[in-house]
Amino acid sequence: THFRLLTQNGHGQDAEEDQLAIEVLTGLSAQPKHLSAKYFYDDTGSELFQKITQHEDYYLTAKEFEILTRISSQLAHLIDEQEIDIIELGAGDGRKSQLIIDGFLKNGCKVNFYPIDISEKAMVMLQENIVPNEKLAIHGVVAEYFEGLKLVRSQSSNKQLVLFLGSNIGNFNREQSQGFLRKLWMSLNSQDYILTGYDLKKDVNKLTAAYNDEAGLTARFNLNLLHRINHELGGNFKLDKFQHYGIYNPILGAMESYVLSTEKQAVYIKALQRTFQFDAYEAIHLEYSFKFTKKDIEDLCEQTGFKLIKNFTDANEHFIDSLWQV
Ligand code: AVJ
Repeated sequence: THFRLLTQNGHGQDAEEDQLAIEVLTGLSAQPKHLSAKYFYDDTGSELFQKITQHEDYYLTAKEFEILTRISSQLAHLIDEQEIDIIELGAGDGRKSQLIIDGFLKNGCKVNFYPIDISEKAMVMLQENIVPNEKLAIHGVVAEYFEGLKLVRSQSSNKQLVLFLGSNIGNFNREQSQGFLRKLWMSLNSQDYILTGYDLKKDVNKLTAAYNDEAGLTARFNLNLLHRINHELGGNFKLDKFQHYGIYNPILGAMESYVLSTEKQAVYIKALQRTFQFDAYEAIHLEYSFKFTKKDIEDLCEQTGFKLIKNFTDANEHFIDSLWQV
């Protein structure tokens, strides 16, 4: 396989570190304190997340695997093309991408696969997981979603299928999801497709367990953000003095992750030349993971200009991959 890595000019490590610094300054100065889930994915974070996806409690990945395994050839028949661009936003380790790619290859379709991920580590894991094939070209893009999409679209004019799997969309609130999908609709050509993964509303105990796994991986994943701030911005967070807390908010319809300061303490961050005060059990909000009903998905589709082609679900109806067309 030819694996080509595309990176944009003028946006590298430094710009990303500045962004992180601004986010941390803003978020830790706010009341209540917050940080963005976007920054979970440094190398350690990406590896921890991959382990989460393989843990039994985090059912989302297994359910989506079940769906994609079942529908991969069906998808290739529905989207019957000689050649296609598959653009994956937040590609991760590529194990799900492989299932979809295989469907198209088996159908005799030439595939140009453009995984887009902000983590270079994810891109390395992905390279190891995608099986080479003479009808498959891979162009890895280390970038944010729309930067990457713009870069890819400037290079090709094939029919495009955008993958946004794994309930990545769950990190956006309702307005952000709408905004994101509208922007996607604007960016694509008529007849292009998107396949999006939605985690469904379900028994609260099942949801809560997924974000509080037995092995403590989710706790480590969340606390790693504090470690990242220590490492990249010269912070002095003591990780053993913060506690992971994951809880379902039924009004929002979202899991929410926090880290709580287990005592009154001060944290200094060198790159910001600032000290932040924490009360005992004060929270930092880290992440929303929004959950959906079938109706939520249909409404979202209608509100954002797409045409709903088909909802694919698993045997227990825990998860939906929804295929839409521009
Ligand atoms: C990658 C955003 C889909 O919200 O379920 C997993 C991230 N956070 N465990 C999710 C996550 C805690 C995950 N997404």
